Amino acid sequence: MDSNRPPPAWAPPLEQRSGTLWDIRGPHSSQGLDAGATRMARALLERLGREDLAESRVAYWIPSSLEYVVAQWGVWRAGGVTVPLCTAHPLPELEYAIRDSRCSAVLFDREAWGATAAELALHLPEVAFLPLDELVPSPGFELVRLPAVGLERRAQILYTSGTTGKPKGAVTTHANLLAQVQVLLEEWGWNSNDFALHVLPLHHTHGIINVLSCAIAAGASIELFQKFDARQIWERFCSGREGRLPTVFMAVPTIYSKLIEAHAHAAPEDQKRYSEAARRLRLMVSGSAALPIPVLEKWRDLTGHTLLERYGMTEIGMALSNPLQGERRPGTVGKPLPGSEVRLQDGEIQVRGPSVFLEYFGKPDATAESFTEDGFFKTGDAGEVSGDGYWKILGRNSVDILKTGGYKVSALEVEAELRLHPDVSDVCVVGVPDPEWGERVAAAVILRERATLEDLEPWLRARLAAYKVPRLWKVVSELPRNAMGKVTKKAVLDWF
Ligand code: MCA
Ligand code: AMP
Repeated sequence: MDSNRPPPAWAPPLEQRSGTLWDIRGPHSSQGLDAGATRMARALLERLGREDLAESRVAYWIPSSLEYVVAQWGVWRAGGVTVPLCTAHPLPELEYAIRDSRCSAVLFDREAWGATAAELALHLPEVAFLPLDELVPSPGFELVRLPAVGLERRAQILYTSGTTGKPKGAVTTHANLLAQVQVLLEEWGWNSNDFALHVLPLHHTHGIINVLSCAIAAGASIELFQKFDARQIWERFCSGREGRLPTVFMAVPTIYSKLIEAHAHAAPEDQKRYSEAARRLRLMVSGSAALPIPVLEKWRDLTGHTLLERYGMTEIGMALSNPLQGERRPGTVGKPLPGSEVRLQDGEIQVRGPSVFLEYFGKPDATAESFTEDGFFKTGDAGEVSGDGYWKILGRNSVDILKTGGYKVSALEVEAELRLHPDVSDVCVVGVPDPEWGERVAAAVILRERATLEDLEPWLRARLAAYKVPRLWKVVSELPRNAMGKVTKKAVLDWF
């Protein structure tokens, strides 16, 4: 054991964990996560010529795997701030996140991403692009002292869409992450016998905190999937891995809809197997978007589980949750989690507590505007609370924030991008309610003469994440406007 290594900021020492991380591959597998993260930290300090990254930002583009976790913990142990990149994002989105967070370095999986990294490096000459397989400390750095990382340090930046155009980087400290993880460990009964199937992307809170970090902190086991495949998950419920059956599953409502659909298309003998297997799990959670009651009911019919629905946000972690034991009330997100103060102010949900983020990176005005004078974060969600304390989410206050497949999308960002296309004269983007996706992104477009819709979608896909690209399109000759000249989005919605 290495006595120079400081204690990790928010979890028990990795080597004390009884669980395993599956999907192990690559150069760190033989040393395991703990040794891998320590070596990664030393290699980073050596390559960047530092004794302490002192909150420098380090982005990484790594598919869901042990390497992802090694990089995450390596950056933290070197004193840096993690900026996880979405592996499915096109180049401009990646460049935006790296630039906006003023990253010193980008770590990447050379095999999967080498060509893109080389291209990005041309645009970003001031950033060090470091392939993971090269990140091994030289003999002189093998025992170098790692910095002491206090809980007050900035730890992570996640990009989240807002009502003001481009996404903002939400900064959380180690203390915030600790609070976010600890409350879920306690309230949802995470323990070292748990085995979680992880199907969510690893650039958002749901996947990073609620599943990955909780499993690691509990010493539980986890299997990381790089892509969600409904049949594969049903089969995993049945057969587990290495003689162990899963106990925990967390997902967005769209994933539960897709699982229900796959169940409906399975052979009768498989349907029976699937249902019996799912019944054995200890905990199934839904969040990131409203869980439609028909989905909750169908899931209960199929598996016996009343999904535990909870409410959270990138900026606040989880704030409201139905209970592990006790009544899970359909259509509600339960009660405030310990530590979170939740209140309604003019119909808006506001939250204060140790899980709430520090700031939007480099945007002091936006940060100040998002808090009340007495320190509550203004979520922008409308809610109501019953006499016995159960909260309901009534929707977003802004029509410009959409949720599709659990991803947040700014209509304004999509509109601004589309307006850059030479054939687009004007555009309005709305979220059309959809039973599977929550909302589908839809665009009403005024085209210039003789232009057609055809190349708009591929053009946009090269610039924006796939989930932001409209799935429904309509060519119109004008957009409905109110007396002030502002487009009336409710009227546009009626067209779809
Ligand atoms: C994909 N498709 C869509 C959409 N996305 N259609 C409409 N709307 C969409 N948003 C279509 C594709 O065009 C394709 O169609 C087919 O669906 C399959 O596409 P694919 O990309 O393979 O989809 P998928 O991999 O099945 O993705 C669905 C998904 C994914 C697994 C539900 O969206 C996902 O991982 N969502 C989770 C996001 C998340 O983690 N959010 C948490 C944010 P075709 O086959 O016809 O081409 S954190 C948060 O919200 C807070 C903190 C909280 O409270 O948790
Ligand atoms: P994000 O900004 O991607 O972290 O998404 C956070 C937003 O997702 C919240 O502000 C809510 O609008 C929405 N959300 C999360 N959980 C729920 C839920 N259980 N029901 C309704 N909306 C939710």
